[in-house]
Order: sequence, then C-alpha cells, then structure tokens
Amino acid sequence: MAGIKETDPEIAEAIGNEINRLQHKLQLIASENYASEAVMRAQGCVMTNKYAEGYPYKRYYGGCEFVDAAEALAIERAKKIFGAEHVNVQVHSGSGANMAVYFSCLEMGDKILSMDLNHGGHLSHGAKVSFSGKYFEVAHYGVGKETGRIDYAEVESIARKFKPKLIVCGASAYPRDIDFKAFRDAADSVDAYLMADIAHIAGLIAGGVHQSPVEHSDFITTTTHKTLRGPRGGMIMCKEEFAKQIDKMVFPGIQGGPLMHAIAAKAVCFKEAMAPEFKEYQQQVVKNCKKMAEVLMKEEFNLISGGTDNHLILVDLNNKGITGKDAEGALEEAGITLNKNTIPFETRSPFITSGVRIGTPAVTTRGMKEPEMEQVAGLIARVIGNMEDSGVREKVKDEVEELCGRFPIYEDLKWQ
Ligand code: DSN
Repeated sequence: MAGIKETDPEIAEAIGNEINRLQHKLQLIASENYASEAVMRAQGCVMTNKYAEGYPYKRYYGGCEFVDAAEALAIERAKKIFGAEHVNVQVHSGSGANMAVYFSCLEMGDKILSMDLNHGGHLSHGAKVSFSGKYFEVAHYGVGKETGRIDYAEVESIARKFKPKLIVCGASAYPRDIDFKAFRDAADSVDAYLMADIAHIAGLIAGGVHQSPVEHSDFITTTTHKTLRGPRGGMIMCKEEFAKQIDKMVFPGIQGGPLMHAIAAKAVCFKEAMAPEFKEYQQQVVKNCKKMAEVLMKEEFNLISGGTDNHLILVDLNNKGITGKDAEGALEEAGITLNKNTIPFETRSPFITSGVRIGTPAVTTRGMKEPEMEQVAGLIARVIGNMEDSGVREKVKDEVEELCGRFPIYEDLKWQ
C-alpha cells in the first residue's frame, strides 16, 4: 500500500514540518502534550473504517465484535482509573461532552452558573459566542481581584441569588487546585446539578496529584489529549442514575457513528495512565510548574494567584509593559511556543490580552525536570526583558535548540 509520501507529498511535507517543530521548539501550551506512538498508531488504525452506532454488544451494524472489545476496554479502564460509575467514551470532544451533559439535564433557557471565561473558564461554559451561552441563561463566578483564587463562599452566594439548575466547575486557565466538595455544597444549597469539566487536570487526577471530583459531581466531562496524554477526544463520566440519559444524548442525540479508532486510542491512553510511571510523570509536571513559577517570580513576573498548584501558570504582563500578543510573538521567534491569554479583570481583547499561559505537561513528557525549568524560565525572562533586541531572541533560539536536542522526542516515529 502506498504511504502518505507517495500518495500526498504536500501533506507529507506538512506532517514532517510539524514533527520538526515539535522536536526543535519548546512546547509550553498548557493544553498540549506529546501522545505516545502507541496512542497515535491506534488512532490511525483500521478501526477508522468501522460504523458502529450504538454501544458495545448493542449495535446497529454487523461486524462489530472487535470494536466492541476496544470500546469495552476503554470504558472498563476509565472506570478503574477514575472510580466512575458510568463512562461514555464516544463523545468526540470536550465541547461536545459539555453539550451532551447540558442537553441531557437542562431545557432550553435553564440557568447555568459557571466560571467567567476571562477568569479562567471555557467557551463552552456559557460564553455568548458558544451554543452554551445562546441556549441557556448563564451567570458567572470569578476569582478574587487580590487573591486570584475562587471564593467558594461567593460561588454559593451567587448560586443562592441566581438559582441555577446546573453549576459548572473546572477551568482552562486556573492555576490552583479546585475544591470540588465546596462546589457540591454550593450546588446542594440550591438543589442544582454539579458538572466538573476536568479537561485540563484529568491527568493530574488520574495520577493522584489533584483531588478527584467523582464523589462530588453528578457529571464529569474531559478531553483525553491534555494532561491525560491520549488522543484528541472527549469523555463523560456520571453517576449510574444518569447513565441512560447521557448515552442517549451522545448517540443518537448529538452524534452519529462513533470514531472507533479514537476510542481504541483512548483505551491505549488509559492503559498507559494505569502504569506507575504515569503517576511519577504527573508528579513531575506539577514539580516542574512550581519551579518555573518560582523562577519567574524571582524575575519579577506577576503570576495570577501568586503561583501554581497544578500544570499551568497564568502571567499578568502589565508590569512588563507588553501585551500577551507581543510576548507570544517574541517567544515564538525564540523557539518557545505558548499562548497569549486573557487574565482576570482583563481590559484588552482576546486577540491582544494582558497575559500569557504557560504549561509544563509537554516538556515534562520529554523528560525535563527542575534544572531545565529554571533554564526555560530564565530564557523567557531574557526574551521578555529585551523585546527590542532581536539578537537576544536569536541567542535564546540557539539555547532552545540545544536544550531540545538533549531531550529528544519522536526520534524513530514511523508515520509515512
Ligand atoms: N483550547 C483549550 C485550551 O487551550 O485550554 C481548551 O479547550
């Protein structure tokens, strides 16, 4: 059979360039990671050919015995890792997972209380531009101006006034631990459902370095490709009493045929997450992030909440006199990839922003530890401190190349 290079040289070139980028630049986007070759092979496997509407052993198509085995394994492993009563691995994405939960337990126009996007929330938690903000009435909680942390008493107080039917917790740019029990108390105070979107911290939870929401939440949604280090995709966990309504909402409610190749890859990711090394990896992700935060603070960077408990740091660049957009651009030139990010009480547009978000999952997968984090934080400080000097960016780029060379990744990847 012809490979990618023979069939489509242009796409082969783009893929080759992407591998090169992943190898030679520092990947500090908090929501990204390097999936293993086993995960990627499963995701590119023959199961992409199979239609399998329905659920394991109850399908609308013949020939499903092997995809049944893959999906059953994915479900069984996820249940074991997280201690969940019910798992749906068919949902294609995190946003789709959230949609399935909302549509399964809410009517159009019902009320949702969730974290403000500028304070670290997510588009699918009720932003006006998302389906979630169009179909539901949404109020937000945020973080304290001084503390940069969620004020749980305030969440409960807003809940008592707003009376939501669903409270959403979980974030995409919140550097601190989330107290799921406190959210449960807030939900109970108004008889609301609680959904925890753990997309960012699923790997930390699986590795035992962040508390689990399972005991406290009615629904849990996640992606599988961030700290969990699996294939791009989504997953829903819930209490048994909601199992039928969730499965029916995913299929046939909002999706058709499941992506069986992605489900097989999710199963591989879960197998990897059950290994002892995965726990060590997650511990190192957090240690690396704390080290990076410590060095950045020494370099007089203002970190939202004054540090981090998890895999990410949110930097307020106002005291440095530059925008998130400019910082992202200059760092990219120097071989350091991260993203501009709005900060709590943001005054600029999401295209400009006053901050950047930095994450350690990907560099930790490469094997980097605290000494390298000190070096990386120093490189970031040099670039940001010398924005007018392109020579500094050139020198930093050379150091980045050298550092990446010491921590090779995807060296023998067979992809063509
Ligand atoms: N886009 C993801 C992130 O970067 O956090 C969230 O979906």
